[in-house]
Amino acid sequence: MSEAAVAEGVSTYKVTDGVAVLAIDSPPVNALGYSVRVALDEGISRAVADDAAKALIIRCDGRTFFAGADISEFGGELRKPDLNDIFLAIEASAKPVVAAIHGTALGGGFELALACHYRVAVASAKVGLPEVSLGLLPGAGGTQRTPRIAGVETALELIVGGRPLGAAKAQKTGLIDEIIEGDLEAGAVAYARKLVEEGAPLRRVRDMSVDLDPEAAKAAIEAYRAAHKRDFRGFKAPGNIVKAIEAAATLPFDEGLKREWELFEELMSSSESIAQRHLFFAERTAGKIPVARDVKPLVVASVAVIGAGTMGSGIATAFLNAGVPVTLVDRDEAAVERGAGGIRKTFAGLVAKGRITEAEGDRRSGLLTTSTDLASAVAPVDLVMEAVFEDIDLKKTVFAQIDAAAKQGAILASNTSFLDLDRIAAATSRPEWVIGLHFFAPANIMRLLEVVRGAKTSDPVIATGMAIGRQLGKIAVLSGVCDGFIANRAMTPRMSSAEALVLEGPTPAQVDKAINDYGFAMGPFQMIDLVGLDVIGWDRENSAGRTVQEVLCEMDRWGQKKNGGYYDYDEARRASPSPVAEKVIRDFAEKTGVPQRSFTDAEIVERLLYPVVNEGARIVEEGIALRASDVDVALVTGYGWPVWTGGPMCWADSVGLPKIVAALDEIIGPDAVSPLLRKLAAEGGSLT
Ligand code: 3H9
Repeated sequence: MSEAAVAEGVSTYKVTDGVAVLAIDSPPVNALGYSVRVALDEGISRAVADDAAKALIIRCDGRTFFAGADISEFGGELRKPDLNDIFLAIEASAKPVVAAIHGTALGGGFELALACHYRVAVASAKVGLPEVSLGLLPGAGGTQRTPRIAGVETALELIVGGRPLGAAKAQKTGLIDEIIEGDLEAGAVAYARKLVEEGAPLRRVRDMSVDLDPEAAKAAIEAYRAAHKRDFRGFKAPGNIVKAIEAAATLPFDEGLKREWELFEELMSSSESIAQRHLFFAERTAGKIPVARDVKPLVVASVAVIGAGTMGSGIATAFLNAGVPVTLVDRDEAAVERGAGGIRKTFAGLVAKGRITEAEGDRRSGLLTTSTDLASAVAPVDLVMEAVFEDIDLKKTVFAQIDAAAKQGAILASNTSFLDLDRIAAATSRPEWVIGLHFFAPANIMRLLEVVRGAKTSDPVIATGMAIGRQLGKIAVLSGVCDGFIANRAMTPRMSSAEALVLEGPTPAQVDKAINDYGFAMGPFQMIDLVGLDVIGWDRENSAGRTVQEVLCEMDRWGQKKNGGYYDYDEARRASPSPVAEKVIRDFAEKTGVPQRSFTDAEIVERLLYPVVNEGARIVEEGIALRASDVDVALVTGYGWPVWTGGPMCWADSVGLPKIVAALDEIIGPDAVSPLLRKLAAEGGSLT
């Protein structure tokens, strides 16, 4: 296809008042894919050659300015014209070029704007260089031009942090020149005309120098690196970004650009970036569910949360944060007041940290009411969210009460994390209105929302469950009914494997260290000590020293809260390896005749995490998760599985499925290996 045909329909070009306006229209987000690059290349050449045009505006149609390079092209060969060539042509133009920004100018999109001589934006626009979250760096001049405009420190914050800036803040740093009120195109044309009339200089960022001399820049960069060492752990991109910014401060522009490209290419082929790009698309794919497109989600404008404990209060906070009024319900005044008090304290904390204004804190608190009368609280609301103790009989009783009081058309949701949703739904006269909305603690912070569809849950209710995820700013993943749903079920083998492994020789501390080094913030024993050994399936009545957990619980070693658990703790709750717990484990191993040997960290990781991969594959083959990438999204957002591995399924693909299956045959035995995993390994296939 000719280039002209490629760019057909992607752009419009016109001249108004002596100003050329090149508008790109490539839904959904004007990503800078091949056809857009061709259209830009042609449009810029046309404006440069057009005697009627004294200046050029570049803007976009649709919902946003360019959202960056087209990520789906990454990994293949990037066809010419490339972004750097286009941007250098913009910068070299003898006529002023103005970027007119609305929506979000991100990545390559913002780099285009930085190559323009001037940048204007509507007040609601945001600009940023978020490549770091894809494991990349801005590879089209962003690391070289940003410090020249905004200084080294702002560049570090913007590019390593990756969070976009609002137009007003961007204007303060010099990254935006003017905020346009009213119509963007008309305002940009007027701005460009003024530049022409005043003979304003062509402000080429390449000719500007950074704010610090090379030595001062190096010192600032070193201080930044030292202060953020922990945040960089496991990721490759932040280190390369810092090097690229250092190049901006120490090398001439063209050499810096070359260095930026080398560092970009290094990242592009890194396993970290491949994993992070996988997660970018996986998060978006999770929203694609087998419900017809014309099924519209129902409006959720009011909620009653039943149960004012930690989970209920966290869920209520999540809705209040999203501006949805909540009635918090519990059996007695003391319980609801405790819950409500905690919620108000959370908002006060946000105000104190400057995250929200006092007025906003008051507004959120004002949306909260409390009640001890379930029937009257439930009657008017669109969504009833049950968050009572995890006991099937209790949940059935509560759902029968909710069913009797809720209006027709209300969604009845359970926050159960392990129980059978269909049994809960059967306690009502309307199982098609019952759904699981499984939040992860702390519910107002964790990004994952598992939306659990029961056998009878209707499509509009499922669509609404997914929409609630978006409403709350969470990632919703659809799950079928099974013990533990996706995330808890997939992670269960990590704990059981850890408990079995310590009997063979490694200490809890060694196991946790191997898992920490893999990238988890907490290993299994650190986690169980935090949660409490007594609450994870300990049957106090029938406890008889049959497992290490039973022995420790019987010794009152319940974890951090009581006498230590797998670790000992000092007054400041600092953990140290526990000789007592280790003796319990060794005695138990001897009693049960478990052979002892030493394990490397790599073996520990295999023993604990390959069974998670196996369980993930089972979850997919049983249709509990719609696809393997949903398992990745659930574990990364719900369990802190390290982002740079892409989640267990993506990680398994990178390790190699035949290797994993061979190891699983030894670890869990051939019969327990997922048939799907075995089949894919044999066929040379992949999970994601
Ligand atoms: C870069 O620029 C590198 C350069 O420095 C150097 C190069 C040499 N490409 O998120 P949404 C799709 S790296 C391709 O649901 P929203 C997305 O998959 C890039 N596709 O919408 C989805 O597709 P589908 C740096 C993209 O309104 C659809 O658009 N830029 C891209 O919630 C809607 O997306 C970024 O990292 C893309 N760049 O949010 C920005 N972006 O409908 C990445 C989106 O088939 N993008 N899609 O599932 C975003 O942050 C958000 O998409 C945005 C809109 C805020 C723009």
